[in-house]
Amino acid sequence: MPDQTTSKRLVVVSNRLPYVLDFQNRHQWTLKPGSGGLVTALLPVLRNRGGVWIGWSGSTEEPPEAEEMFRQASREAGYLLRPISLTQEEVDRYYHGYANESVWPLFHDLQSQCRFDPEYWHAYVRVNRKFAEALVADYRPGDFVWVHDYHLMDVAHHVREMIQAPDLAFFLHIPFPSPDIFLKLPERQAVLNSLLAYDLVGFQTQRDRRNFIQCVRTLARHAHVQSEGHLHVVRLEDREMRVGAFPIGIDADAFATAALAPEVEERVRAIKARYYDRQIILGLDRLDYTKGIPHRLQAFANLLERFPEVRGRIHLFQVVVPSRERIPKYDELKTEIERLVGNINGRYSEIGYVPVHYFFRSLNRTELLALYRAADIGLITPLKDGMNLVAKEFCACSVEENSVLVLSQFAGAAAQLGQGALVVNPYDVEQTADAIYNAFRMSPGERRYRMRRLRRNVRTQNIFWWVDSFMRAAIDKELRDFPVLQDYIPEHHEHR
Ligand code: GDG
Repeated sequence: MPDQTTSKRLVVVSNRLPYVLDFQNRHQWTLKPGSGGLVTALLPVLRNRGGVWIGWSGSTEEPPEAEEMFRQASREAGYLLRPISLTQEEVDRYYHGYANESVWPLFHDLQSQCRFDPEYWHAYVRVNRKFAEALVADYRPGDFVWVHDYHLMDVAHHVREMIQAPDLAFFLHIPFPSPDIFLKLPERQAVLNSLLAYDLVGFQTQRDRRNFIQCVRTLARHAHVQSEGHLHVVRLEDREMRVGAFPIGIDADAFATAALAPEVEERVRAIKARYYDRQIILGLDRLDYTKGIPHRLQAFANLLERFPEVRGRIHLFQVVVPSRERIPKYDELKTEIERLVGNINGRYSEIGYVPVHYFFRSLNRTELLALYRAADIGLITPLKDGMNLVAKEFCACSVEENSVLVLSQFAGAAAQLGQGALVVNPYDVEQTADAIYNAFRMSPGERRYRMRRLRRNVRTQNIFWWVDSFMRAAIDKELRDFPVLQDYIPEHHEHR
């Protein structure tokens, strides 16, 4: 019998396509590769097995030749790109509004950053219906439909009003909050029902899955929840659906190979030659208040203050990639980060030594890989994060196996990488400073031991393992060979 997980056509639906329209210098339209965790994760999957990718074209203005551009890009990519057009008002209310000003902060436990507006929700439902219509237009019986992320929680509900589609699966890339927090969402009942309309809902960690199940128990009284192996089965009046935890991975071998490319090697050598007697700490994040950048800068300042012997011998390279620039909270955050960087450099600089190197731009791939390889310490301390792929990429690129990962216990990645990393509470700046100090002084033997463990994990639980286990759970309705996922996150307690 053919393996159904590989023979089915894969239809991916996400907010944005992996290539988006760009009006370069307001002069010429091009398609440029998208960025962010979801695209990094799914690109190798579609390249590998083909299929269809449905998503927003990335621009509210579209040139007449847009359709042909996407057709051409589809031919080159080896899978079909199906662009959806959105108006400026839809982007403002559905994307910037409901998705990024209501759901994003709430699901990251940051209620004080939320803005709830009934208009946002109405636009969200309308746009989700638009995505559902595009999906139905392309749907062929037997397709495996995989909808992604918090922008599109309501798609399945609309699809079901239009056609019979047996395999509708959803993956949430961000955390799912506990009932205490979820109950604050004005549309909590509708959102929960939307998620229950899928056949399989996947979360990044056991914690997210547990939170979701608790919300189902609280809000969906008619539902019966039963645990079956690694999956939970939710029995509803007329159907049943499944819920599981599937920690997303990366194409670790591809990262490791790319990190060894000659142009990366050359850059690493240049960085190392310049900083031969110093250690480099790398922080790399999209501009986002969930990433804990101000807390991290405070921890670095605390390190310089309490351990003066590291001054002149350690640098923080903090890369902040511009993101969601139209939302005021993000502007305020940028100002706050720049103020802190200025304070630290003002206070601890010496001739020939500037402690923080701050980059506010995105890096090209060679620069990114070179920094991953050249850094001695990866400092990844989000206040809350679905997974955090940067942590995994840093390990995959540590080909010399001599660097240390300091990781927030609130990143989904901590469940898998907690054993090899130094795990911290990012709100505890002293503890984070202690962990950096320990990383700074860690012996080569311990570094190698820990990094090997981390790299083993990112290599085995990679992106192909993730897709395979998710699709098996959806199609075979069981999880053979699925390892018991780690739930316990050890903390770093030394030097107190
Ligand atoms: C969401 C969830 C979850 C970053 N800077 C540059 C650059 N990047 C790439 C990294 C990485 C990706 O962007 C960031 O992924 P993260 O996972 O760290 O974060 P989010 O974008 O918030 O992703 C997250 C993820 O979805 C997947 O499920 O892990 O929790 O929030 O791949 O390499 N790439 C380039 N230049 C940069 O300057 N080329």
